[in-house]
Amino acid sequence: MVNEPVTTRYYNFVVDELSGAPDGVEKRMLVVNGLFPGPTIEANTGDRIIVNVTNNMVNATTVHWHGLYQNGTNYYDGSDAVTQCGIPPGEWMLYNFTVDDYMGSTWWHAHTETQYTDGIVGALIVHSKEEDVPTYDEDLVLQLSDLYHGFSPDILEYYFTPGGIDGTPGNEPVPDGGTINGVGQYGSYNSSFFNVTLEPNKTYRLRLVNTGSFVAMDFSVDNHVLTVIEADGTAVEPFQVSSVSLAVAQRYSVLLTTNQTADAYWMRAALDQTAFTYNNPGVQVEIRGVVRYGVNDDAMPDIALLDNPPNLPSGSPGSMDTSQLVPVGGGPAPEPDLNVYFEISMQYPDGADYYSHYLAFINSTSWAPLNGTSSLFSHLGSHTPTGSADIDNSQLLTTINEISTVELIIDNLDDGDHPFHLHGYKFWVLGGGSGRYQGQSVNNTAPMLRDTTVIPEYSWVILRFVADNPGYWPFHCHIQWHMAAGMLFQFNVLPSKSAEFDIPQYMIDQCSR
Ligand SMILES: [Cu+2]
Repeated sequence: MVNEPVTTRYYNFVVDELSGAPDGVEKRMLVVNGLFPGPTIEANTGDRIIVNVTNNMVNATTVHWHGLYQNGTNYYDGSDAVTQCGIPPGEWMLYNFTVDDYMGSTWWHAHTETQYTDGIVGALIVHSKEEDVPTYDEDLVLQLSDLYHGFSPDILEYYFTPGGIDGTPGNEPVPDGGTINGVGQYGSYNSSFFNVTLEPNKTYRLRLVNTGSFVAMDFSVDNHVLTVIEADGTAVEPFQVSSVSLAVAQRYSVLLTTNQTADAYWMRAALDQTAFTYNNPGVQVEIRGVVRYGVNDDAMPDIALLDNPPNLPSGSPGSMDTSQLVPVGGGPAPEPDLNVYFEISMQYPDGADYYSHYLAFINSTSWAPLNGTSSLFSHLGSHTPTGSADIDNSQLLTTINEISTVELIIDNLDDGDHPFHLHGYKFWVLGGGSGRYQGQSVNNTAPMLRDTTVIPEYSWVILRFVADNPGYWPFHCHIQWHMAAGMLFQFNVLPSKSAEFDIPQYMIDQCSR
């Protein structure tokens, strides 16, 4: 595929509500083309992708192409109330964009309320001959996710229980389990496993994506060491690990060499239980799959090993530490032209009463989606540098009028980890530490460049990006409950350019339906 000439790739996505049982327990789902996960999009760097999304659900929807730059096509970024209005029920929309110079592993998902929690997710793989990764024989996408038996609007309501779940403000709903490529286990409900038969003595690139809503997933394959080669579309200096932890929305490519005894082996995706704030009886904390080679297609690993994973030989590498990530050919991030400071907190809103619940605040602003318009549309045609005046006080905007290197200093005052994602860009992760930022120095030798990074509880982080891509770009926590509670702000980059976007009229008309 990577040798094909640049082309346009067409996809039809039909979004429906149906019931499914990924882990054996019947539940309400929202899915694309009847599939969970949805279709994988595969393209080469430079290709154009056209996706016709038809909405057969009862609520409006959008689809976001995570990690892609959408340079010049901010209106196809798919962020509800930021770059477009939702596609109304019964209507369709054509997303039409190039993948620019993106390369690597990413995904697409609904970006309206908490819809992707219910199943509107899929992988998006961009191949490139220019990608600086070691050679491998084949690749395999593994989508790891937490799973909830409830329907996400109901779970959100539970999260918003006055006073908090179990009487503790801010407690997040604990998942019931999880899935690997749409297959999970739950007690005795399901005895099937995602499984794959490989060939012996080959090197496979496993493209791991956390398509989940809340918890990090720790991935490993029994008896095998993994070599990390890519994170969030950035090729990294290869290093070996025993397991990889992925926060929601993060991606890692790891090489797996099928050079152990011909057999079937368990692969494991363990939910990060440190995020659980109360007991959810029956929760399946480790999701299992099967990798086999040199044996029959129906061979299964020893069931006795399920709960007794074998140890790797002594001297084997340990689990991945994100400080080991160094971009191939990486160097210092440019010095900033502009510094912006953000403070994240979860707290009761002003005037809270007995019926109130925690909201998320960034610099005292709790985001709520605009109604009947989007940040971009309400600014359309306005050439004023700050955009139009009707952006209300639920919107925290940083306007950048000229191409600039922006440094973000972020203090997380909350007791939870927040995996933050910036649309339209990758940022350099210059450093971080516990407590508030108080002028500590950072190491700018070859910082990691990615699009989703965890800001741990009670800690600070410093990020930089070159703001040269026009449009309204959300920067938000990818935990679905936190985003729904308002943990999102926006960069309004080069408004004089975005004011001249040629946005299809029907997209604007969809705001009034
Ligand atoms: Cu969060």
